[in-house]
Amino acid sequence: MKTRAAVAFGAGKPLEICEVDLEGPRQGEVLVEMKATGVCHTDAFTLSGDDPEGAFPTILGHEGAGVVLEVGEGVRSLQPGDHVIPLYTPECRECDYCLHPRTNLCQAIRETQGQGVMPDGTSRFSLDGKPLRHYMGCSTFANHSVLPAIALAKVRKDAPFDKICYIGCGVTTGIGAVAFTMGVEAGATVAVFGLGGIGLNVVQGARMVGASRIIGVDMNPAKEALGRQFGMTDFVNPRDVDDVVQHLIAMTGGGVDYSFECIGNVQVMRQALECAHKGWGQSCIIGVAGAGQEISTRPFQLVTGRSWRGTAFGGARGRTDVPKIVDWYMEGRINIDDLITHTMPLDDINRAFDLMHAGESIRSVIHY
Ligand code: NAD
Ligand code: AHE
Ligand code: ZN
Repeated sequence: MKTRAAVAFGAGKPLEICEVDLEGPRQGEVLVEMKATGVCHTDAFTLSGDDPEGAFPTILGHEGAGVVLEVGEGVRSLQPGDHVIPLYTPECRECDYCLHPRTNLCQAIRETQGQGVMPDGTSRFSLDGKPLRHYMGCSTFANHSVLPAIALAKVRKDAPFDKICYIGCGVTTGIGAVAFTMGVEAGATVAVFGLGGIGLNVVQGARMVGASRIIGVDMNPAKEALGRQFGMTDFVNPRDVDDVVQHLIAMTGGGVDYSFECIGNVQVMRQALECAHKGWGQSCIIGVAGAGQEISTRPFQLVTGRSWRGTAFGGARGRTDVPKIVDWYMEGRINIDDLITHTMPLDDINRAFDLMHAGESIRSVIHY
């Protein structure tokens, strides 16, 4: 079939809207009609050329929601008409990782996914007879996409696509980092570095679990109001203080119980670790740093009881947890609507990237 897609032809180039060819689903695969997709900072990261796994030409996008049109041979978990959210972290429920209680990183198809192809090593997308790569196993910047069945969460049909698409990455990553990966407990103190599309979800996750103090740190003062609306109790602009680490330690009488880096800046990752409380503070890296970047700190920081951790997709097991997070949204337990600051058709997708780079949007959502 033919479908419309925003194609990334090369690093740093604007996306081009093209009519591309899409082959039907093979064994274990599913054809999905995408109804909406968010634009995440990670799409911009890969488009910039900083992603070691980035390969072009490709169809980016990994934060979608849509409807199943057709299932390939052997697919029992889904049927046409089902509403689904694509999962860049799939859940096969069979691999060593899925069977291990301490990780969500299903590895069943990780290798081929990183190469931008389906599990059988080929692509379903092509243009003028030449293959286009898939991206993060999702390629939600196409009106239709083919995905492995294990990379689709089935969700309730009354949930709006243009809101729940954000659960496909940002919402789950932020809230899950707090609730699943770090297991933040009621009464804890939390620092959140970077109040963007991820950090604000960390803030609302921390409020949800009953954190007593939620300190937001951002260089953009415009982020303070939304942060407070989502549960932030204190705001620190690092430009207004001499040393942000010492400032946070002084504010909290020794450091925070938990900190989260939601930017992708290795210097800030160090700050986030070092503002964690001696003896028990834990810091979680969420931000994705570019190729060749490394983190550092004095080992003494860890010797004296701080822990450095990280999370992908908030530690969520997608097919199990994503439908529950959709329920939380539908029950009014989490706010997604106020984080979606812009909506636009696929033709305007480059504007979504411009708004993100200018710090003007939290999330832009593309509707098909
Ligand atoms: P964003 O651009 O919306 O937000 C980043 C925020 O950080 C902005 O508000 C900006 O003002 C602030 N900032 C920038 N430099 C700063 C500094 N030095 N000190 C304090 N604040 C600073 O980005 P986002 O969509 O929220 O994504 C954040 C990061 O999370 C990205 O690196 C993205 O790739 C990554 N990410 C990771 C996962 C995962 O599973 N681990 C999932 C989604 C996104
Ligand atoms: N491909 C990059 C790493 C990119 C990355 O860290 N991706 C996160 C999700 S970001 C979503 O917005 C992730 O899930 N990582 C785990 C994984 O297995 O990819 C690189 O450095 O090669
Ligand atoms: Zn993302």
